[in-house]
Amino acid sequence: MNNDRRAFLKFGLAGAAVAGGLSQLLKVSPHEFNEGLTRKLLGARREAPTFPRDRAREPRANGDVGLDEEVADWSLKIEAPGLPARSMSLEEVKSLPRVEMTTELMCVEGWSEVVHWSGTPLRHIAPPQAPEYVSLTTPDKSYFVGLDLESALHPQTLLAWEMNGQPLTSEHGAPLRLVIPVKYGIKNIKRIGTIEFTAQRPADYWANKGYDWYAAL
Ligand SMILES: Nc1nc2c(c(=O)[nH]1)N[C@H]1C(S)=C(S)[C@@H](COP(=O)(O)O)O[C@H]1N2
Ligand SMILES: [Mo]
Repeated sequence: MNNDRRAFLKFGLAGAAVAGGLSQLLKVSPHEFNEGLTRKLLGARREAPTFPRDRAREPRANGDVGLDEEVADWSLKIEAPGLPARSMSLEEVKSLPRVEMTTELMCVEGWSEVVHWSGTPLRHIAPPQAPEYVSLTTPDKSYFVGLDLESALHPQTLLAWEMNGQPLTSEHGAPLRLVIPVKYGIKNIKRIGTIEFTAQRPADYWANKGYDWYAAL
């Protein structure tokens, strides 16, 4: 990732505009800035690139916030305004339509890995008239991710239970994690406890620390 994109991710539009202006002063093409803007606006509608399955590798286990305790009685809690809260067992989640895909997990720290995932599109658990945002939190609430609805309902946004053909390990987010290849790694929350559909833009662990809330690639 070059500096424009890094600035864009960290400081949002204003930061990227400054970076773009700087790149012009420095006689560097502002192309990357424009591309960043386009991606921010259109990203959710685009398909992330996919790769041949044999390109898949095990990514480094990165970030363990919310992964301290193994959950003995795990179930997925689902909340939406005007609907009774419900919960699903892992077996119930796995009975939803299975999708496999080989996509790139891209960390803001500058590394990426191609990974093969199995899971079900998050849209299968969305209520019919879902509000504008989705909040996902670990069972202990210490890691939390906010998504715009369009990205959450993207066909490549999966609730995943397998990585490279094996059940998820604890460090990669067992029993269920998010895979959202149209966003940076920070949005790919491991060990989901609760998914809430909400009209308020949800808090986000890394956005709270200054990263762009959308974190679109
Ligand atoms: N619960 C939880 N999920 C998380 C994190 C974390 O610290 N805690 N880190 C994120 C970051 S920064 C990245 S790059 C990816 C890494 O996924 P991996 O460990 O499976 O490679 O997980 C994301 N999901
Ligand atoms: Mo990351």
